[in-house]
Amino acid sequence: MPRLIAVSNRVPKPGDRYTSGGLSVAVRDALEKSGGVWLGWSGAVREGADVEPTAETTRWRNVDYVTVDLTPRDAEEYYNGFANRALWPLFHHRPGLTEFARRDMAGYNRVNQIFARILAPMLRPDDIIWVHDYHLIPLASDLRARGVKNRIGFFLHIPWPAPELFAILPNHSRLAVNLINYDLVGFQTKPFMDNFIAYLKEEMNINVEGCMIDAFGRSCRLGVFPISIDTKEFIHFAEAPKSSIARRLEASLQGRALALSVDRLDYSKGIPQRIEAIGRFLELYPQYHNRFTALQIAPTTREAIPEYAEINREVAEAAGRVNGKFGDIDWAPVRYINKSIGRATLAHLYRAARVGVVTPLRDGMNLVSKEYVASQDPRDPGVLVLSRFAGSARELRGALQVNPYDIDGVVHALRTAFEMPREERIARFEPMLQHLRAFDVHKWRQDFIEALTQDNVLAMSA
Ligand code: GDG
Repeated sequence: MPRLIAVSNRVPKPGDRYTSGGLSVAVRDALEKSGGVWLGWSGAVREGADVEPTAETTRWRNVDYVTVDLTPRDAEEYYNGFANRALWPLFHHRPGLTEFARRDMAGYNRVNQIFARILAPMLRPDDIIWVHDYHLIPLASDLRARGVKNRIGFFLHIPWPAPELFAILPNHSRLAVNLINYDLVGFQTKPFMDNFIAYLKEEMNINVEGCMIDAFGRSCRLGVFPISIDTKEFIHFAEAPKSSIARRLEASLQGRALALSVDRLDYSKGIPQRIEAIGRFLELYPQYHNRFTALQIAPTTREAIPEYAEINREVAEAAGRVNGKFGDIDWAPVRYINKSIGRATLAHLYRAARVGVVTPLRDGMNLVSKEYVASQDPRDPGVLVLSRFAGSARELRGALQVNPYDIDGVVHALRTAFEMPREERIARFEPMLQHLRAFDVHKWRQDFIEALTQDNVLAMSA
């Protein structure tokens, strides 16, 4: 088995299994099997880090976790700037929130070069390299420029935008062409891959035969690899004895039904619209007053970016409005917390929720929707209300699928969810769980690595 080299913006702490998300679980698993290296930013920012960028290596099991510090300027331009104020909003179809600065793009390219400079000398000829996400699109080009001939795969965790939106990005073709330097480029869903193919054809006049691109003297294959969760682990967590936090929550509900949402605090997740729908629901159905509680868990992220401070304010205000209007001395319809909850406890909370409300405006996949399903009690499962614009909507057909922009439609789905009889809940839940058992995060990793190491890509048509 060849050695695997994973590269992502951040590298999780070695051995920390319980706070990490899907990407960490999958990559760690793959690395521990084959032995390997995981390279990324340490998250630390310090002056002078660019003079001689040094990498710190921690060995855990048979994996080297290699982290690099960045200067304040590099972190600002690469991470806050180009990755999160240009690419993230644009790829989530929010051009109004997108800010382009040539300076940021230069910073983005510079940090990719730093990663390439550190990685190239570590490589052995038969290593395979797996690069993750929009922060690192140019990395293969930088490695190829240094003579690296190894197989390099790229997986995009977020959507690829419609061609006319991608074309808003200044120098868009310069960015897109980098992807052809990978041997395999993976997308979460077929529509995202199709967007990329349409862009190549329309804007760059590049011919794509099926999933093969032959251009600029290189061959690159495309494929669809929907990411998933560690289904068994979630089932195991959900069935374990309840943590004290889960018990506290249940006691505090006093028999009311729970509608639960869990998201990183991000404007792509549709949180204010969701809270507005809860307000409208209470307005239309007064019989539900004091009968349920909506809990929104939303740990803050990317705090240095103004749009993220703004979304926090917006969500807090929306929750305040609904609570002010409909709450009572002993009941607040919406609870909003920014605290992060441990994964095992999260599984208990999912299981305690009669309804899981997952309504992003646009989402590459959305692991929360899968975690919610996996955590349910098979004899009395809850109902998933899921945005049709989450990548997972293509797999979780038993969910009540909604358009998150259509507040009345979400209200209707909430009512249906609260009133759904047990037999229908079970009938919707069972095929979804079966699917998640078959297509878990280990299968995702295995499919991608197999496609990268073998010559025929098996593109799933999810
Ligand atoms: C990107 C793409 C794609 C959240 N709050 C807590 C917590 N979480 C965990 C969830 C879940 C993960 O974070 C979030 O994953 P999502 O997939 O829902 O969303 P993004 O963070 O935007 O992820 C997305 C994903 O990459 C993978 O490819 O699905 O489309 O945007 O695992 O459980 N975990 C803990 N406490 C919290 O409070 N422990």
